[in-house]
Amino acid sequence: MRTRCKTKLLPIILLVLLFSWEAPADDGYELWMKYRKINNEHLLKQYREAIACIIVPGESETLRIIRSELKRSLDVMLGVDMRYRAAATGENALVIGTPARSDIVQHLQHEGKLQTLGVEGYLITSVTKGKNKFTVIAANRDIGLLYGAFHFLRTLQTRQSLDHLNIVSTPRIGYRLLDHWDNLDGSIERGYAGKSLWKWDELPKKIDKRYHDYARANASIGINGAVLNNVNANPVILKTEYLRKVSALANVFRPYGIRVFLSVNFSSPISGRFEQEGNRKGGIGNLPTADPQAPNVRLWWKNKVKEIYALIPDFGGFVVKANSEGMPGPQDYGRTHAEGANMLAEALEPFHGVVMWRAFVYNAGVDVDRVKRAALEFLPLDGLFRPNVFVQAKNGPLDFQPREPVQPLFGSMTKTPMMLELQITQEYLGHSTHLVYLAPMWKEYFQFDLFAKAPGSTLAAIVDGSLRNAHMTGIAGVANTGDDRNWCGHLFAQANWFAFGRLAWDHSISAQQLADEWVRMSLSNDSGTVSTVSSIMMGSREACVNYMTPLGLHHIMEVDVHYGPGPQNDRGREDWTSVYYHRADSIGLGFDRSSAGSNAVGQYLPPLRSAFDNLETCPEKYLLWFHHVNWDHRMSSGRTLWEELCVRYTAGTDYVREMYNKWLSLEGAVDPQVFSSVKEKLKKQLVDAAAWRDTCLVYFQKFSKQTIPGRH
Ligand code: BDP
Repeated sequence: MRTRCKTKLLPIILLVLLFSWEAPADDGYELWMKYRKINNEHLLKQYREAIACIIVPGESETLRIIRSELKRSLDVMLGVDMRYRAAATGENALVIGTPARSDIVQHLQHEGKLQTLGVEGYLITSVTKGKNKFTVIAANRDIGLLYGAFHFLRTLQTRQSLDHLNIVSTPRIGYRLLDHWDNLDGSIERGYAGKSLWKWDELPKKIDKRYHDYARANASIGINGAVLNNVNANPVILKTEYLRKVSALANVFRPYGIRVFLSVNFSSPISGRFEQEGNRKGGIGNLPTADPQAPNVRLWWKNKVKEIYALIPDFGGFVVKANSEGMPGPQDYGRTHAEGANMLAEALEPFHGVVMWRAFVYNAGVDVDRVKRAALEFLPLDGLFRPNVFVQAKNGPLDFQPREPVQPLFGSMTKTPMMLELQITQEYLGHSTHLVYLAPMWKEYFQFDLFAKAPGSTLAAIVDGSLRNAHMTGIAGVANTGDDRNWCGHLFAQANWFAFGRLAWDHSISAQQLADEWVRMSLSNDSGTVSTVSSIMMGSREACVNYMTPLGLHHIMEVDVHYGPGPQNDRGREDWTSVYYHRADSIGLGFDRSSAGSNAVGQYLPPLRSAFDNLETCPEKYLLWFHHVNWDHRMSSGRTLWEELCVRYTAGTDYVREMYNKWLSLEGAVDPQVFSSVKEKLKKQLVDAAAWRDTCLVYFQKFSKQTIPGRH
C-alpha cells in the first residue's frame, strides 16, 4: 500500500523538482566565457540557420581546443547538439580553417584576403556557394583560427547579427603579456585574489585543470605570453627542478598560443642565499661574481639559456628588475643597465628570446625628484642596447597611481623598443575591494600625446611601433589573478583583465565598447542592465581619482599596503612618504616640478614642456603633480584651489554612492550571488571613499586654514 502510494507520487515529485531547479549560482569561475541560452527568438533562428553544422578540417591540439570550445558554447547558446562535418554537405555551415586544409579558405587566399593576416590575425566572412551560406573563419595559422573562433563566439554572446560579416583582425602589438608577480611560496606580491595559480609543489607531475582554463581565458582576449614569477625574482626559479615545472606549464599553454617567460635575478650565477626581503642578493650558481663583463658569468648565462631552450623550445625570454628596490644589477659591478641587458640578450639571441629590462629605477643619488630618475638613467643609454632588448617602463614616471602623466622616456627614447607596463592588479586603486574599471585610464594613457615627432605621437603609436617603425613591440599587464574561485577577487576586476587583453590586441577599441561587451558576456544581455552597469563602470576610475588623489595629487596612501589614505605619512624614507609628494604648507599644495622647481617638466618634449610648466596652461588634472599651487589660486571653475579640492573629494565619494544605488536597482536583474557579493564590496568602497575624503580634507585643512564646505 505504502509502496503504491510512493510510486504514484513519483512523477509529481519529479515535476516539482524540475520546475524548482534553477541554474547554479554564478561563482564567477567562467569569467566572460559564460555561454547562456539565447532567448531572443529572432536571433536564435538566425544563428541556428547560419550554423547548421561546423567544419574544422585537420588535426592539431589548437584545432581540438577550437572544436571543444565551439561545442560547449554553441550547444548551450543555440540549444542544439551541434554536429561536426568533415566537409560541406549541402547545409549552411561554420567553416574554420587555414588555406592548406580548406578549399573555401584556399579560395580566399587566392583572392589575396589572407595576405595581411600574419601569424595571429584572422578573417571572418560570409561566403555563398550555390544555395548554401558559409560563415568562414580563416587564418594562416591555427592560432589565428582560435582567436577568430573566440571573436565569433563574442559576436553571439553579445547578440550581434551574423549577416554580412566582414571582420579582419590583426594584433597591433606583438608581445601581449601578463606579468605575474607570483612568488615560489605561493604568495603574490600585490595580489588580492588568493594564492598563486601555479602549484609549484605539485608540478610537473600534477597538471591542475585550472591551468587550461587560465590559458583559455587569455587566448579568448588575445594574450600571448605569461611571465610566471615576481620581478623581485627568486633565483631558484632557474634551478633545473623548477625549469621542469615551468616546462610543464609551457606545454599546457602552447596550443593556446601562450609562451612562457621568466623574471630572473641578476645575481643568479653567484652562490649565496636569496631572501625575499632585505638582502635580495644571492644566487644558485657557484661563481664569486655576477659581473656582466666576466667571461665565466657570460658563459653561465649562455649555458642556463641553452638548458631552458632544451626544455622549452619556444621560451619567450627574461624580465629583469635590476638595481631597483634592493634587487641586484650590473651597477653593483660598475656596469650600466645596457651592459647587463646585453649580456642576457646575447645568450637569448640564438633562440630568438628577448630581454625585457625594466626602467623602474629611482636611486636617490640620481636626482632629488624621484619621478625624474628613470629618464635620467636610461636616456643616455638609448642606442646601446642589443636588438632583442626591450626597455620596459611603467605608464607613468612614478608608480601606477590612479592618475599620472605618461613617462617621458616613451617620447625621448627613439632607438630602443619600449615595452609598456600597465598594472591590472589594483595596488593603488582599492585592491580587489573597490570597483574601478581601468579601461578609461589606459585609454587616457594610450591617447597621451608625447609630441615625439609631430602632434599625434601618442603613447599608443609609440608602443605599437607605428610611429617609429619599431622592429618589435610589446605590452605587459601586471596580473590580478589568483586562486580565488572567481580568479580576481572582485567580479568587476575580471573586466580589467578582459579589457587589458582586448586593448593589447587593439588599443583603438573604446572603453565603452569593452564595458558593454564584458557586461553582456558576463552579467546580462538585457539592454537596461547593460547600460546601468556600464555607466557604473565608466565613471568609476575618475571617481577613484577624485576620492583618493584629485588634481594631480599622488602617493598619499597608507605606507606599504597602499590601500587607505595616509597624507600624514612622514616616515624617514623620504621618497616614499606622502609629505614628500604633496608638500602641503601654509601657502599651498603640490610638488613644484616646473622649471623653477625640480624641472621634471624639462623631460617632456615641446610643446608639452611649456604647457606643463605654465600654471595657466597645465591641465588641471596634473596641476599638483607639476606645481605648488596657492590655496587661493583660481581654478577654471571659478573656485579656489581649496574649494575645488573639497568639491573633488566630495564628488568622488558621491559617485560611489551613486554606483551603490544603481547596483541596488539591479536586484533580480543579475545573478543573486553576484548581486550580493558586489553589493557588499560597494558598501565597503563607500565607507573607504568617505574615509579618504575626510582624512585628506581634515589633514590638508591644517595647512589651508579654511573651512570645509558643509562642515563646521
Ligand atoms: C611597486 C610595488 C612593489 C613592486 C615594484 C615593482 O609596490 O611591490 O615590486 O613596484 O614594480 O609599485 O618592481
